[in-house]
Amino acid sequence: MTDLAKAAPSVSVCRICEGAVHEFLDLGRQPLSDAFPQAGETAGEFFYRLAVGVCDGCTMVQLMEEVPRERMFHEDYPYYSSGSSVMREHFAQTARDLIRTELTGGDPFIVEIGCNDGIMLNTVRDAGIRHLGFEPSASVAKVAQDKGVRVRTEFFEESTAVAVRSTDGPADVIYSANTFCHIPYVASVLRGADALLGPDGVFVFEDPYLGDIVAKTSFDQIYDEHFFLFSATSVQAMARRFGFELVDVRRLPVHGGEVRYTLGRPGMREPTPAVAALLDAERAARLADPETLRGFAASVARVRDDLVSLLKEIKANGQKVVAYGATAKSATVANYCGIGPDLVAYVCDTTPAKQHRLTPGMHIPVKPANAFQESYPDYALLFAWNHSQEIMTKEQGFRESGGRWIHYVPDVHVT
Ligand code: DWN
Ligand code: SAH
Ligand code: ZN
Repeated sequence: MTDLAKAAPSVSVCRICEGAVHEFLDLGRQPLSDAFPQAGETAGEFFYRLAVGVCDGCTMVQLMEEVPRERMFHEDYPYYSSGSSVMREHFAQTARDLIRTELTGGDPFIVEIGCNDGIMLNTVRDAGIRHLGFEPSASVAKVAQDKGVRVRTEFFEESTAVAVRSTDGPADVIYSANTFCHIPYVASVLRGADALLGPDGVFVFEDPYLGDIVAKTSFDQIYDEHFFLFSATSVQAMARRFGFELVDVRRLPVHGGEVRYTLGRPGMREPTPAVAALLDAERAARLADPETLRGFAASVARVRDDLVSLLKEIKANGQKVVAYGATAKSATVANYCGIGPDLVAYVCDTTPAKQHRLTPGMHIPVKPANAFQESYPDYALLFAWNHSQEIMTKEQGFRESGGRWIHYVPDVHVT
């Protein structure tokens, strides 16, 4: 590449408003975040360029390149939502809240986009409420079906939504957690929501919040599956563009900071004061300003440098580091920072589908969770930092035995 080509700013077309998306962070060549190869199978790995930009029209933050959906979501998808007790409780509570506030009429109907192993619909099914999950990844969909949850093993989009409307009638709620931000084909999804929802129906979704990502430099929320990083400002623009109104927002502590957005049809519901408050806060923080986002990119590079220096120093002292949680997010960290088995001996994880395989791109071996307690390292790199509370509670013995945790959110530090 010539210096001139390098200097040329990368621009793409906004998936919401067709405006110009200006790149502000390049995280380099990256593998699929949830593709854990077997040893000996690494030659076939798929890579793409992970870079993120902001639209100068609607402020939506989005990836510069799209990975085809079938490469990510298929019969070997290895993320099982029910692996965290905190998330199980979060989604049980979410289901109870939706039942109490939205599913109150006669014979209500709720559709979930990306129901995974049934972590939320499970509770809806127990309550005897009509439901349907869309889940294209057959591995996790099967677990939901085995729990008695009704699932269509397909992608939610306009055509599949229209099909459900004709067989099941209008939905009162479409709910989606950590999935809408995975879907670049927004127009199709929102036309589908329009076709499927009844007149007073709502589309409720929760995803990682750009405000938290910038505030905490949690750049590992950027990976192939996370196509969009939503804010109230960009979600309001998206909703309006496709015939909806943003009527409520609620900040959530899960997964390092998310927002639950509620969209309704225009004029059907009065937006709550929380909407104006979050929009005001984003404006005051200049959240979508190129300057803010360039500052974020500079912080990302600093975290990388600090983390790599620390790991090299520990290695030079002859001490051992293992990582905790083979998260999709950590693919970004490991590949961007160049962290392989020379710096981190292995990763411990409770998921059978990831164990005895290698992490994407950097090929750190994944071991079962009990490998951690069987032989404590000197340091544990907390890849699953969003589950910190849950993990610290069950791994108290590690610190008691003299071990130390390495964190990189919001900055690199040891506890
Ligand atoms: O958006 C997404 C989120 C919801 O889930 C998906 N695109 C993919 C996935 O992202 P992730 O892999 O970064 O999510 P988690 O929830 O941070 O992954 C936690 C990982 O750590 C899992 O592999 C399970 C493992 N784990 C563990 O080994 N011990 C988790 C806990 C709580 C534990 O105690
Ligand atoms: N809702 C769960 C799962 C999040 S992982 C939770 O919050 O833990 C994202 C899920 O979305 C994966 O299971 C993936 O297979 C699914 N998915 C991706 N694109 C989808 C689409 N267009 N329609 C429905 N599900 C989709
Ligand atoms: Zn735009």
